[in-house]
Formats: sequence, structure tokens, C-alpha cells
Amino acid sequence: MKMSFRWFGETHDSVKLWQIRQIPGMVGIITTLYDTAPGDEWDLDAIRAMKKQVNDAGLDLLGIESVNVHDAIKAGTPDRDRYIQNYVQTIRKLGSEGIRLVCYNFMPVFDWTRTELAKVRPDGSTTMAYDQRKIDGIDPAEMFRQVDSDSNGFVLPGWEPERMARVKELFELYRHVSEQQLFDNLVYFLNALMPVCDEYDVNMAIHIDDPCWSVFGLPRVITCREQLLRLMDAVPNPHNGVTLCTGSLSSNPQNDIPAIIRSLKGRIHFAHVRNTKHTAPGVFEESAHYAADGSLDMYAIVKALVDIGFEGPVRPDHGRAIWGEVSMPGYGLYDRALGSQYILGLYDAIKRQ
Ligand code: DNO
Repeated sequence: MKMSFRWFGETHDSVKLWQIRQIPGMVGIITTLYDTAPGDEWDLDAIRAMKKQVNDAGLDLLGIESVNVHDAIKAGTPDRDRYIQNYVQTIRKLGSEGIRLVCYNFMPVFDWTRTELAKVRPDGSTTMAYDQRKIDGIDPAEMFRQVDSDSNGFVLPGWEPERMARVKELFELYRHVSEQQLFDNLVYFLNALMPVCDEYDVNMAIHIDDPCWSVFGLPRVITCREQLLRLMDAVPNPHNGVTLCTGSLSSNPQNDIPAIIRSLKGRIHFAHVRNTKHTAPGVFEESAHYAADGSLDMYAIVKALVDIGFEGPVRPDHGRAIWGEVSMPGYGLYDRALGSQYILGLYDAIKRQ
């Protein structure tokens, strides 16, 4: 596995590339062009500049997280083909620059959802948390106001103000989109991308819905093993693959993550490895990566990735805020650096066995 770190770019991130470079075993960066909007065709010079910046810091640009998918594509509106063509052109440019991994999600309106961004833990660290009971009693606009006011002045990916300003309109767009239609729209989108992915050997890696059930009544389809395998079968090209996010999958404790990993042999192109601690059904917080701090069997997860021969990029995911660091919630340097060392420790030990 290739250890990597998500980075939000010079102007959006509190963490610097030189700091990431000093984390032992860190070889790659996962980033995106943060000033593009979903649906835009990316600019080749901007892609080259982004790659050069990462390479100049002694790191490889291992993948894009995310090339966001326009809502017209997700909702399947008549103008979707225009946005799909832009996406095809973006993949072509990324592929021509040797960037072979694209992470994306197919969640309507919202990306990941949390009800608290700075829950204080007994050790004084803070972390992001989710409580379904709070979601049930709040409207989405209020949810956005809370996220916005708790985000330390950073813009959280998926919660951009321009997007949230259109929240009512977006809900309207999905009013008649069933889960079956959302799934069919995803298949339509992937079928249109596969030729360019084949040509440039670019892997599409869909991110698990987080949490992996419907929120605010919106359809969600990337939730469990059955749905993942259904998607793999619907578009049986190996370039149609998965971002195996353990934290997102773990939102539903029914998801047997090591078993899901084993069932996706050859189709996992990217792994987000993190731990969560569950206190009641639908109530969890993001613990340290260390297994005993949360509810996940981190050894079994890394072992399953090794057993299926996964060699792609892996990254630590949402970290706690520790040692006084102020960063984008979930994306500070310290706790994710610790997480990467724990994952590498498990990996090394498993490989030697
Ligand atoms: C959360 C991330 C997600 C992820 C997107 C992929 O921190 O894991 O925002 O990047 O869902 O498109």
C-alpha cells in the first residue's frame, strides 16, 4: 500500500507539504483543484501546476479527491450529458498527466454529514460526531449554519456556502428521484466514462455514502456490500472501483468491513482507513485510529487489504484535534500523522508474518 495524505492546497489548508513530507513512510498526496465547481472542465495548466507543486515537495500526486459530480448527473436531468462530457475531458487531462485515480461520491445534495465538529472527548481532544436523533429534529439549512459556524473558518469539502445557498432548489431537484433512479443514473455516468478510463488507465473510485443511509429523506445507494457488488456487476470494467472508506462503512455496524474488503478484490482503488466509536444505534464519534480507542478491528481491516493484494493509495482519515492544533475539522496534521504510523505499523507486521 502507498501511504498518502489528503491536502487541500496552499490557500485552503493549515498543513504544509513540507510537514507532510516529514511523516515517515508518506509517499503521496491526494488533492483536488479546490477552485473548480462541480461540472466544470478542468484546466490542463492548473492540473500541471498542482502536480508540480506536489512533486517539488518530494511527494507523488497519487490521486484526486474529488472530481465532484454535478447534480444534473446525479439527478439525471436532460442536460446531464453536457456535464458528463466535461467530466470525460477532465479525466482525459488527468490521465495524460499520469494521474490515475479519481475519487468521487454520488450522494445527493450533501457530502458526508456530522452533527458535531468539535465534540470534547475525555482526554481533552475534540472530534467530529454524528447523532441521528439530532438529524431527525433539524432542517438541513440549520444543519449547514451549525457546520459553518463550527468549522474554524475553513470551508469544508461538500459544505461550500455557494452550494448550501441552493439547498432548497437542490432538494426540489431530487424530490422525485428514487434510489433505483439514482443507481441507474450512476450506471449511466460510469458507462459514459469507461472508454476514456480505459484509454488512459484511470480508476474511478466511488466513495461510500457517509453515513450509509438516507439522511433528510434523500436517496443514498452506496451503503453496503450488496449495493457495492451490484454496482461492480452493473459496470463490470475494473476501472469502475471503490474508495473503501472504513469510517463511512462503519456508520452502520451491520457492515462487516473485512468481509466487504475481501468481496471487492481487484476493485478497491483507494482506501480511507479510520476508526469510529459507537455508543448507541446511529450515534458515533470519530476516535483515534488506534483500534482500542474505537469500535473497529483495525488489524482485521488492514489484514484484509493485504490479503486481497491491495497495492493502491491508502490514507488516514478524519483525525481528532489534538495538541492545540487549529485546522479544518478532521484534517489537522498531528492526529492523521499518528494514524498513518499506526496503519503502517499494522501493515509492516502483517507483511512480515
Ligand atoms: C470526508 C471525505 C469526503 C470524500 C468525498 C468523496 O472527509 O471522505 O468528503 O472526499 O465524499 O467525493
